[in-house]
Amino acid sequence: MDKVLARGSGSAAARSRPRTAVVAMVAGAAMVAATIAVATSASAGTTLGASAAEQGRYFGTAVAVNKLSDSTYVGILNREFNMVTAENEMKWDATEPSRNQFNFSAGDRLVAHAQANGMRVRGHALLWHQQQPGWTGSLSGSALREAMINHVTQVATHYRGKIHSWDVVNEAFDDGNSGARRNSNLQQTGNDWIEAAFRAARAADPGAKLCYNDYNTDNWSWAKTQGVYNMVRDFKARGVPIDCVGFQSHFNSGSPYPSNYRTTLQNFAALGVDVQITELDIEGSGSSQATSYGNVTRDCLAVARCNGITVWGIRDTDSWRASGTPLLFDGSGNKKQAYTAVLNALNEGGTPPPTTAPPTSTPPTSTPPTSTPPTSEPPTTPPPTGACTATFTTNQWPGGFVTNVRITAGSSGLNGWTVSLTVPSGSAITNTWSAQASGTTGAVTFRNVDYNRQVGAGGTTEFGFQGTGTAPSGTPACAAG
Ligand code: G2I
Repeated sequence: MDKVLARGSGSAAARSRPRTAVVAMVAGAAMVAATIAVATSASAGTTLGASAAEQGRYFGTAVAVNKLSDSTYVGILNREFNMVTAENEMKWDATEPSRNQFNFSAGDRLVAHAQANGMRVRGHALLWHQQQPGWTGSLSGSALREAMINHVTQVATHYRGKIHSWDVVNEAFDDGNSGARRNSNLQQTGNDWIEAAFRAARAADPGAKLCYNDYNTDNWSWAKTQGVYNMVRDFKARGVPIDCVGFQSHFNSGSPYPSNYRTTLQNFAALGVDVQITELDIEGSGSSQATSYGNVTRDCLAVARCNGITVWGIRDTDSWRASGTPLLFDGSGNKKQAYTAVLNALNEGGTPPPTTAPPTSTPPTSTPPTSTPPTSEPPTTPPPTGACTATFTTNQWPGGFVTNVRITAGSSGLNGWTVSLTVPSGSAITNTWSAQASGTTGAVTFRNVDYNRQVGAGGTTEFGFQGTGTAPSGTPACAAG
């Protein structure tokens, strides 16, 4: 399906035309056959995929390949969705477990399932500071840069012609009020790492749309949103090959659906990129959850260049935030109120996607707000008086966790650091990034790697790890040296 689309649409402009326009332009037998396959996979107006397709959009879900043997799961998948994203199987740790040795088996299974069922595929994610294979931990500078670009090239080449859109770079901006890049091993190879990745991806798969993807970029007035906006504007001005921006849209009470979400989508689209909702989930239940889901759907439909919506899992029990029941189907696979709200919103319709090539080089007409948007002030507290402090945030799901640790240097700055914490017995670290771990369970000490050895007075750096079982709790000990 995508092979056909990619072959029939050589330019970025052609790639963003709706399917009907492409069919009209390229009336080849293969294209007609592919279109029929999609059209018969669901009945119009009664499933998410068919209703989205009527609006020139797709409706997708993240898929965990090991659930393709679950008949309830696959039944819903095949009935409702016409786009899939690999939840984990195309990430760096999965695809390149040893340097320059690639394993595409799980990702290929998903692509095969998608192709057999008339679905398209979003690629996720070529470069991310998380879920890197262990071997990247010993690389920095030009050696890491070379490994990064090789990874992008090899993976995008393997899937060439099969991917609708790639998340080329995921989550490269800092949270908080700086609007700056996140400090990561990737960032430390030089500020141009993102554009280098996009150029490599374009060279490897000229038919895929190339996206930048992030979270907490939904609220137009947030500094992080502005940081990403400025990067995309700069990329468009300088001809860096970027086609789309992904808004993950993980909403909960701490980060709710913002009323200016449509403004955000519109302002990014005005830069000359497509926008996509890439990892939607909304914690909650009942009518309030349904209302937010309906609003998100209407916002996408109101923006011509919003290509489609992907939810981050099928049933609540499939979610990385299962306890927040954030998805469209309950644990038994029944449709929730939120499902009906999305379907109704899709069937109400919206602004059709552009039928002529959208401008690719028009400079932005809108500028970001000049007044100070952040609702909270940047930290004004002085650096800690000790050598350093460490705090962490954790995503815990049944059976596993990801923890991110932030180190703040004291007034003397750091030239080397260690952070110690305890991994509960029965739990184990499986992967660490931006630090070297002394072990996998019990008392574990994390030491800086080369690039983040030095931290200026009051400055911060981050590392993280993922594991099985229960995440560490309590306050980590931070020391210099
Ligand atoms: O954290 C939510 C998402 C944020 N944006 C990028 C996405 O790629 C990310 O997805 C989540 C997956 O949903 C989780 O499935 O990324 C997590 C890792 O950061 C995924 O966690 C994985 C663990 O890494 C595995 O060890 C574990 O076996 O979940 C697996 C079990 O579901």
